[in-house]
Amino acid sequence: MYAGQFTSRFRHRDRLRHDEGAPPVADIEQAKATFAKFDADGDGRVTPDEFKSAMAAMGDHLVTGPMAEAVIKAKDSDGDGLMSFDEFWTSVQG
Ligand SMILES: [Ca+2]
Ligand SMILES: [Ca+2]
Repeated sequence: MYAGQFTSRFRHRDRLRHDEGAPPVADIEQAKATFAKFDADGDGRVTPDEFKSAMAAMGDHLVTGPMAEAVIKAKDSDGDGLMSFDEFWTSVQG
C-alpha cells in the first residue's frame, strides 16, 4: 500500500518534470488578457494606434506609427487593417 502510494507520487512528479521541460503551450486565457491590453476601446479589434499606445504604456516608446501598422499588417490575415483576437491568437500559437 505504501509502496503503491510512493510509486504513484513518483510517477506524478515525473510527469510534472516532463511538463516543465515541454515547450510553453499558448494559453488562450492569457492571450485574451494580453489582447485586452492592446484593445483599449474593447471592440475586439486592435488598430495600429491602439497597438502603438499599448506598447508605449508598457514602456516601449520606440514603436512608431508605421512600425505599429507593419506589426498589425503582418498579423492581419483578412486584410481589414485591424488585428482581431482570432488573428492575434493565430500569431501567438506560432
Ligand atoms: Ca479596439
Ligand atoms: Ca484583420
